[in-house]
Amino acid sequence: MTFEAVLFDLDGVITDTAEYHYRAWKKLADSLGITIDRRFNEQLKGVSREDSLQRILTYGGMQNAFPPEKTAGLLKQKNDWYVEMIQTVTPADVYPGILELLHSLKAAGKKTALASASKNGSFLLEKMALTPYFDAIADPAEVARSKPAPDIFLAAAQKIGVPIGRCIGIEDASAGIAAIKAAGALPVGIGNPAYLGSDIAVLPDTRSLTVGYLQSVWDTATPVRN
Ligand code: B16
Ligand code: MG
Repeated sequence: MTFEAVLFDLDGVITDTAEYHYRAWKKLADSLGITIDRRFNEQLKGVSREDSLQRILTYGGMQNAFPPEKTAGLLKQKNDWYVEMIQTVTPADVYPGILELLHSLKAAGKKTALASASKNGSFLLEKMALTPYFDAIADPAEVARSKPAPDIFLAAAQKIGVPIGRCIGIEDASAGIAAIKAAGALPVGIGNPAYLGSDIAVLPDTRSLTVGYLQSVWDTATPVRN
């Protein structure tokens, strides 16, 4: 048996919005007198808005500095900046190879679902004209725990009616890879093995992310699944 579905992360896998998340968080952290850099940002990737803010505040020694109303205001500010940045996203911003992959997956009869932690995920798919390529979008507002917990990947697989053990998950974040592993799907990383782990298949970018590549990862990495 081969894989039946692919569960996609969005930010950092389908397009470069991970960069916008970083810029918005950096601006917010700067406003609080906390300096974050790209290295620190690796641990924010894939992590929910609320958890990301807590990590930044803890990093700056401000974990108990604000009442809930102020924290809510900070979350809103970050999202407002982020939403402003993504207004200009177009289909031209889809990473190389992704559209071709989505076409080939459809042609091969595989299902696809979005498993993004982002509450802006549906909006971004619309902006990139990719909504028709997805059989389902898992809603991060409906899952109990965010990445690295498996919930969003389990919800995505359930929505398309495919057993999680027959799914491949694609992620750019270490929290996301942990979530895919915890769910019981087969992970494929996009980025640097130094962050994502040398025990899984990792591609430096999406250019060579093809159905053939996914099939070869499936065949070699998981003989017990076949
Ligand atoms: P939002 P992904 C994640 O998306 C991002 O990687 C992470 O940086 C962000 O904090 C999270 O979504 C929540 O996004 O604030 O837009 O709801 O990588 O899981 O597609
Ligand atoms: Mg991501």
